[in-house]
Amino acid sequence: MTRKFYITTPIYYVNARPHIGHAYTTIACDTIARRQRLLGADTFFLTGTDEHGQKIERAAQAAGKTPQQYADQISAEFRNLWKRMGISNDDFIRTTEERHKKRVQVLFQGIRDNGFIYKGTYTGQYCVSDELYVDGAQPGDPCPTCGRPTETVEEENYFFKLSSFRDQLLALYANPDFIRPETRRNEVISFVRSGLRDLSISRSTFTWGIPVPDDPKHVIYVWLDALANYITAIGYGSTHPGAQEAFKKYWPADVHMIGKEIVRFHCVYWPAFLLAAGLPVPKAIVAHGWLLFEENKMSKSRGNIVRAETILDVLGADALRYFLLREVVFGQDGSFSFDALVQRYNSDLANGLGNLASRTLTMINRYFKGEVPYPSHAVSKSAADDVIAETARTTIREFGTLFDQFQFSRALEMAWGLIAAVDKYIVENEPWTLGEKQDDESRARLATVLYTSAEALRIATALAHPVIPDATAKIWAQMGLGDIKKLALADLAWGQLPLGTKLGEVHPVFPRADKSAIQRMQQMEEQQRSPVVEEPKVVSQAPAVEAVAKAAPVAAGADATVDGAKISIDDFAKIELRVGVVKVAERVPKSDKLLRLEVDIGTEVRQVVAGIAEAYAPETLVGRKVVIVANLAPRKLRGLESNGMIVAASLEDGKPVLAGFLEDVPIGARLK
Ligand code: ME8
Repeated sequence: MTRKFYITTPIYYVNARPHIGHAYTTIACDTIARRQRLLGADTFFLTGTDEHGQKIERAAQAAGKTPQQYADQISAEFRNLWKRMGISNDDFIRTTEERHKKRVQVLFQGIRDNGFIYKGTYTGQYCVSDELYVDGAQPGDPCPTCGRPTETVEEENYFFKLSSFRDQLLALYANPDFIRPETRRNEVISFVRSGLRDLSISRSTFTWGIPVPDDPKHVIYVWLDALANYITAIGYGSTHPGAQEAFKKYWPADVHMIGKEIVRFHCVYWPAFLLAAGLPVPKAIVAHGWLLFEENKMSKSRGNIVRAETILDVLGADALRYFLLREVVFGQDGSFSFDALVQRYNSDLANGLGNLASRTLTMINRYFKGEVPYPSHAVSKSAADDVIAETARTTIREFGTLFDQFQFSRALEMAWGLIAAVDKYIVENEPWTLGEKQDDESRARLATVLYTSAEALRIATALAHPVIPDATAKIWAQMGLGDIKKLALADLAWGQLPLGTKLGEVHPVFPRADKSAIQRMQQMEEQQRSPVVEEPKVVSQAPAVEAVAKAAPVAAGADATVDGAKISIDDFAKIELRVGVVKVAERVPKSDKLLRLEVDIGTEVRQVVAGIAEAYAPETLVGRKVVIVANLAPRKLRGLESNGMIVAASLEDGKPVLAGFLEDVPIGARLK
């Protein structure tokens, strides 16, 4: 019977556009799914979007859309991006789909029927950004995960008896493969050992969610709704026989791949829900680290995201896939930079695999009329040939072991070790010199050297295929081997390259990137930085704070021209406009309009108080270049001295939009 393999990504929130943090998880899963298919497993790869909850409801409101319109737009962006990147998911689930909603209700009912749900009153703190109940927090406390203010929630809820599952959960964690890596497993064990409180699993103060069966005043807690996607997508709770069959076949999942910040939801709540419903738990939950950009976790709220599209436009999907899996040690945080991306691309893809392919295949074309030559078993064999064959055998074995332990960077390092060994072998054996000679011995030696190189190339290409599917498919076809999807990876061994294979047309697969590629990508991202989808505003549950500071020094709407009268160039020259970069941004206490900024204008760092808090979250401003009126007389706002003014456009609704530049401009540059 064919082995099955079921892998999932988290389903991504639709409050922000996809970035390469999301792409990272999706690429890792895609790579694993592709390898499993080549190994002959009946593979199911699921991804999708998480569309309910207060956070999405508020984000939609802020964007002036209904939650459904909003979710439709962003969900489509995720789906289209995965399509463009050639992600091989078998399904894409949206939590607003009917199939999901109905099946979540079946799950809720099942848990209730088993006696694990009761009604009670929840009073406590809630973080809307993480959709997380924060145990033990007091009103006004920040969320321990994201640092944003928590909100006080007091409402009648349905509760899940999480506390009953302590021992069963600890028994699951005894299996070292259940939570990976080890550090995450240890964190979860100590969290659960310290005791579990029952969990509120419904909300009644907003409506954007799946109604509780028989009590539609309540919507089901968004994490119960979201986690359930892993079973609803493959047919759980359906009355359709085909769907039931699929669920039986694929569940439990082999791997839930997630980022480290959602470990608790996946390793504690999710298995407890499943146990309560009498369902099997997943086989493994694998948590990777964060992708950092400019030293912080890449995230929409920090405003430091890099979009995958930029990299696809300039270097292609394979470059991004290879970089992320090769550069980041899986499980740990890893930094992204355009410099490092281009450097890796050039060294490993253009000069490494790409160069090996083109030089080997070009020489076979030149010296053997495009047919893979016969290696000689007699006179012309040397120890170096055997070393390459042995290196290839070891690489096949160890690549598989490392890869299946999620150690992608080490696996790729192995495969590229083989490429480097072949490069050296080619240089030392000088096939171009042999090619100039006509004697039999030189011809035989040339045949052996080129056969050995081509066979090693075939093996490196086969191993790398799940990681860089496009380029390897091209190399495979250039080698005359047909469709790489038909490759039986489990049988990959040295010596299978059919002799006499007629090569296809040879083209370079990874053209070298020059320095301008870095600038181009940086510029493309700069241009995109202006936030299109606003972070949801955190609406305080506390009584309205005091009246807005009307005199907020936003240039938006400031009367630069007095009643439309003209000014002379000399008058304009009196205004010193300079480019600055925001170093620090924070809310001014007790004001919902004002931010305190520290702006570096090249010669000094200025404190500026700006009335832009309703349009910009402070975190999104740090690192952003702004235009500042540098010679404005200082004044005091809320007791803080403001030394200058930030320039912004004022929209109809009074919303300020900061002025910026499409090109890179140096800090301190004067606007004239
Ligand atoms: O948490 N580095 O959705 P989300 C690495 N809807 N991975 C990153 C990343 C970064 N900087 N940023 C995002 C949710 N990710 C819930 C999940 S599942 C039932 C519900 C990836 O949109 C990583 O996989 O906030 C992380 O766990 C996920 O996106 C969070 O996506």
